[in-house]
Parts: sequence; C-alpha cells; structure tokens
Amino acid sequence: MGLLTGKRALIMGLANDNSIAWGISKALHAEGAELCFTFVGEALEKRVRPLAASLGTTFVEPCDVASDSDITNLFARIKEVWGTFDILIHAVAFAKKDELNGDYLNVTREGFHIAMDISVYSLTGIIKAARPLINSGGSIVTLTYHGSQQVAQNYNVMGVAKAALEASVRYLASDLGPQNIRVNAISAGPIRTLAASGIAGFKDLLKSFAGVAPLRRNVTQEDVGNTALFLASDLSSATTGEIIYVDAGFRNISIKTE
Ligand code: NAD
Ligand code: 0WE
Repeated sequence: MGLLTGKRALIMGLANDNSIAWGISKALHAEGAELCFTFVGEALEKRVRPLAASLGTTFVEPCDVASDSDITNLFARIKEVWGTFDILIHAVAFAKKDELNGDYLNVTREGFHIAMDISVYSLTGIIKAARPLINSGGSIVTLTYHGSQQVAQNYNVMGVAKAALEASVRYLASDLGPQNIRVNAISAGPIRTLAASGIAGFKDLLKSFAGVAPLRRNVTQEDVGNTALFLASDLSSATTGEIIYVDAGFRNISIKTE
C-alpha cells in the first residue's frame, strides 16, 4: 500500500521533464496516486502526453487557466471520467518576460493584470469549479517563491503576484476547511525549469543561492516532489493555509560574506 493508493490527483502546470510539476508527479505516482494532466497549446500537448503515459495514464486534457470555459470543460471531463478526486496540484505562473527585468516600477497595467490573472486568480477560479468534485480529506497544493516576502531582483510583478497567491491560500484554506479540504503552498528555492530559462543571470542566481543556503546546495524537483507528497497525503492531516519552505534554509539567512 502506498501513501496515496486509491487517490486521484489532477496536475496542472506540467510543461516538460524539468518542470516542478514533473518532480511532484513522480513522487505522487510512486505512492500509488492515479494522475490526470492538463496542458495549454498543441506544442505542450506533444510533450505532456508521453510523460503522462510513462506514469500510466492517458487522461490528459487541455486547460488554459485564462479561460473560464476551459476550466468549466476540464471539470466536466473530470466528473465524467473520475466522478470525484482528491489532490489538486497548481504549478502555473506567467508574467510577460519584459516585466521580469529592471525596475518593478516599469510594470504596465496590462502586465500587472496578466500576472495576477494567470498566477493568482487561476487558483481560486479552478478551486471554485473543482470544489463539488473534491473528496473529504482532499489536498490542494500551489507553488510560490520567496520574492513574495522580500525583494528578489527582477522578480518584480511576480513577487507581487506571489504575495497575493499566498494570501489566497489562507482565505481558500478558511473556505474549504469545514469540508475537510486543505490548501497549502510550497515556497521553493530557484530551480532551472522552462519558466526560469531565459531569465537573465539565472545561472549566477543559482550559484549565489547555493553559497548562502545553510545546506549549501540548490533545491531539486525531487525535494519539492517529496514535500508535495507529504502535503497531498494524510501525513499532513492538520496542516492547512501554510506556506512550507523547500529552500535549503535560504530564507533564514540575512547577510553572509565569503
Ligand atoms: P514550468 O515552465 O515547467 O511550469 C510553468 C507552467 O505554467 C507550464 O506548464 C505552463 O504551461 C503553465 N502555464 C503558463 N500559463 C498558463 C496558462 N495560461 N494556462 C495554463 N497553464 C499555464 O516552470 P516551473 O518552474 O516548474 O513552474 C511551476 C510553478 O513553480 C510556478 O508557479 C512557479 O512560479 C513556481 N516556482 C518556480 C520556481 C523556479 O525557480 N523554477 C521556484 C519557486 C516557485
Ligand atoms: O516563479 C518563477 C517563474 C515565473 C515566471 C517566469 C517566466 C519566464 C518566461 C513567470 N513568467 C515567465 N514568463 C516568461 O515569458 N520562478 C520563481 C523562477 C524565477 O523567475 C525569475 C526569478 C526566479 C527565481 C525571474 C526573475 C528573477 C528571478
């Protein structure tokens, strides 16, 4: 018996085998969870389908979280195929690339709106549609970054969005708690993924992070996957509304030389 035997998990935000969602998917699958994946666009469908197949599922559905009708259709399909489910992984974020550079103050109204819609509102919009299908004992996990709490160079509007996402986790945990559904976030240290590629200076960021972090290393998709497994399982049965750091201890260090 695995920790998640008999549980069904919806994974949103798998792009490729570097995705944090992939580390989480492997950890949940290894403990017996049955998986469903979403993708956005045909290019990503071609990547996601073989990855899904390698974890024993063909249940792969389109969902652009900017679209209310995509969200409605997704949960209509889940109702049809599964009836109910237990675990929701939200590993989705987006800001326009030119907002992740230079001064935060250069943000535009449109750029602010897009980052907030895709990276923040989506969690609430998805849960609103999913709620009738989630079993008692269910668990919802989203991904955040410490740039929500302290200024992280170039993270800019995403830092503001993650602060709002973390506040959403607390309100959603309050709303869903009486139904015995938990809502938590993992605050991960920087990891090289598609969403991190093309960020100027990311290599230097990883290097200085590992130099400062108490564990003197970077964080892996497996590190995050194992914490997501804990949060998805009954091992975390009285933990909700929390932001759990998987950052090798980085956020506790103030200033460090040599
Ligand atoms: P990734 O690029 O592998 O995943 C991001 C996913 O968001 C992709 O699958 C993409 O398709 C999806 N997405 C973007 N716009 C979407 C839309 N409109 N509808 C549906 N899906 C959409 O990158 P990742 O680093 O694995 O990111 C996953 C999560 O982890 C994000 O919330 C990110 O903010 C967070 N995070 C990343 C890091 C890091 O350093 N990589 C650190 C902490 C938190
Ligand atoms: O949350 C993230 C990634 C967020 C992200 C990244 C991109 C790049 C490509 C959102 N939208 C986009 N849009 C794109 O077009 N992280 C925590 C990883 C990350 O992103 C950074 C970081 C770190 C760390 C951006 C600037 C500075 C640091």
